[in-house]
Amino acid sequence: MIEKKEITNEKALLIGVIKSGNTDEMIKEHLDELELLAQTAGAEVVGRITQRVSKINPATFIGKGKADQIIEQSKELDVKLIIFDDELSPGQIKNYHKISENIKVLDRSGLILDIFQKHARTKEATTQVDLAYLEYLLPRLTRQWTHLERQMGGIGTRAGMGETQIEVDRRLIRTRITRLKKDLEKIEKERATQSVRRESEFRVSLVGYTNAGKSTLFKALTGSDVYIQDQLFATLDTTIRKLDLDTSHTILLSDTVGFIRKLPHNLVASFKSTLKEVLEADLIVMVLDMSSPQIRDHVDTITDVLKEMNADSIPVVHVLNKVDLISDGNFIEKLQRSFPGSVTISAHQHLKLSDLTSKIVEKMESNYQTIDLQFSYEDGKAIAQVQQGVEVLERAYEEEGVKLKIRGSRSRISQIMASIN
Ligand SMILES: Nc1nc2c(ncn2[C@@H]2O[C@H](COP(=O)(O)OP(=O)(O)OP(=O)(O)O)[C@@H](O)[C@H]2O)c(=O)[nH]1
Ligand SMILES: [Mg+2]
Repeated sequence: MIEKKEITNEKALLIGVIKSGNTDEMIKEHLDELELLAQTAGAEVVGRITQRVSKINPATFIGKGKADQIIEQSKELDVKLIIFDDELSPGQIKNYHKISENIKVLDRSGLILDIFQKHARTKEATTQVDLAYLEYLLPRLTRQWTHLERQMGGIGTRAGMGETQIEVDRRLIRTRITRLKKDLEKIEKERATQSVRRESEFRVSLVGYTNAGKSTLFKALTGSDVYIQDQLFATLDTTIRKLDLDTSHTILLSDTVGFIRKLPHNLVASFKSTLKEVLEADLIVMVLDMSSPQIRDHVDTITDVLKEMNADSIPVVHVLNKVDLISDGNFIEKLQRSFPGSVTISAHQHLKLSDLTSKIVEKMESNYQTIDLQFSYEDGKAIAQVQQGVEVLERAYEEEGVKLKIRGSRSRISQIMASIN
């Protein structure tokens, strides 16, 4: 495991770029989010700097003069960390390392990776995060970076840092990436064996922007004691619980890692196995924080990530959460109108949760399919198998064989059809 890189009580300066088409308000909200990310990582934000740019400087992202000014200002303010809201290219990070002396320069992805490293608990999450981190680090490895990262266990000894040492480090990182990928495959296999048992159940995944209240809702519905925090990325691991909605409807509910705009690409890739739960869902419950001015951007981000994961064909129910924070009835109605078929709740106050469970039952019902099957008496094994995870409506033993009328989720029925054909 890689030792955690600590950002603790370090003074940080946030840098935002206003591109054409962006409003000041948008940048403010983006920097608010970046500040939350920085705080979650443990930094203390002492200032923000924005620059309006019409063309990105390939060397320093913002203008060279501005870059020098930021470094100077950081020294004056005793800032140890400069964080860009945008992703910097490996070359740009390297250039900053050349001029920033002991001040660390991070981009948004680096910051998110840092939080993921701090919050990873299980072996699977740790492996996924380490892999994403090393893939991010590899092209950005510089003399200063290696120096800053020397506390990272096992990646080379640091005596006489030179280009050769960086090469050695690169090789070690590559070996480590290969190793982590193998570990991950192994963990995925173990997970696959565990999940066979659950294949026939109707699966519902809570999906949403980080901090929207997914874990709070999960806890309110299942009573399960999951980690809830006013922090970004409190949840990294998927938790699954069986939940009886009423006497005849049982689901498997999963709480998953939150999304964020500009989620580092290798994180999405590394978290594919965790997010498999989402891919296999029969229904996605998209939890939205209706008190956030960014709600529409959140929906876009979530939709984009789902698309990237090829999960965009799964039916979705929108949940407007945190209604307790809104007193303006008109505003609530307006939002409800823009999300037809949505359910408005407060997970925290346990308000209107039954509206959501009824909605899930309704979706389950429309997702059911009934089919007739016939087997010969010798097919004992198949007869037993097709009755798993479905409701058997009729069972008749006739001369030509065993006749079954079964009712189950579309996914279970198509599985059964595939298994007998
Ligand atoms: N006022 C209010 N706060 C809520 C509600 N639901 C959740 N919260 C708060 O929102 C914060 C985030 O809640 P979580 O349940 O951890 O959010 P999450 O979506 O699981 O977040 P990540 O795991 O970080 O992706 C916590 O401080 C919750 O107490 C709600 O209905 N009303
Ligand atoms: Mg959570």
